[in-house]
Amino acid sequence: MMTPVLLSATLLLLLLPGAPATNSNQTPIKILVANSLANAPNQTYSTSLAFRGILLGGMRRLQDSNQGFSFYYTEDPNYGPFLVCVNGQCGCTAGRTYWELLVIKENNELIRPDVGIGCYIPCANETIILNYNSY
Ligand code: B12
Ligand SMILES: *[C@@H]1O[C@H](CO)[C@@H](O)[C@H](O)[C@H]1NC(C)=O
Ligand SMILES: *[C@@H]1O[C@H](CO)[C@@H](O)[C@H](O)[C@H]1NC(C)=O
Repeated sequence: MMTPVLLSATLLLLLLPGAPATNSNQTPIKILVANSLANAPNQTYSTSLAFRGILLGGMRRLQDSNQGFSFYYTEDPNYGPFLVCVNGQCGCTAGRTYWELLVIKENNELIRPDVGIGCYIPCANETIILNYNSY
């Protein structure tokens, strides 16, 4: 049994600001925004994921952290979230442009995931490249 004093001490600890948020941000990743179609400088951002969290979760956390990153996606009935715009730049069918998803693994290998932002589960320390490209 917890004494009232112990109980309130425990509650206080749980409510303390800055107490580590268990499980919510333990996988750090980088997000690099690149543009294969223009001579724009790359933008790099840091964000984090929950344990085994999806890329979309890290992108939301990054957007909410006011580092100047924003994105917009639509929901495909079969494959889930389709990334349409990043930092105000949008892919469009008429122009045959889109945001390509690439990943630099921790061993520096570059891969092109065979799933989108709603299914990809980054590993710690990966760099996710959101690359504006044509098809
Ligand atoms: C053409 C195509 C594209 C084109 C679509 C352009 C267009 N407007 O036509 C482009 C080049 C944009 C594209 C991009 C990607 N694609 Co694609 N694509 C295809 C492909 C070859 C045919 C789709 C099609 O035309 N179907 C016929 C039409 C009539 O049906 P539809 O339902 O309207 O098709 C739409 C969806 O397929 C959607 N779509 C296409 N790719 C993707 C990917 C994701 C994650 C989502 C949510 C939707 C989506 O775009 C189509 C047109 O609106 C399929 C493979 C296949 N054989 O089906 C892969 C496929 C759907 N794509 C896939 C992937 C992984 C991607 C990328 C994530 C690749 C990458 N690493 O960048 C990106 C999406 C990134 C993002 N922005 O979110 C996977 C999805 C698997 C999954 N479970 O997530 C598939 C199945 C191929 C594979 N590798 O197995 N793709
Ligand atoms: C931007 O990043 C891509 C992918 O890592 C790289 O290939 C390219 O050289 C970079 N461009 C600039 C201007 O740094
Ligand atoms: C990621 O990088 C950090 C800092 O360099 C390191 O402490 C950590 O062990 C790395 N994580 C993995 C899974 O490699």
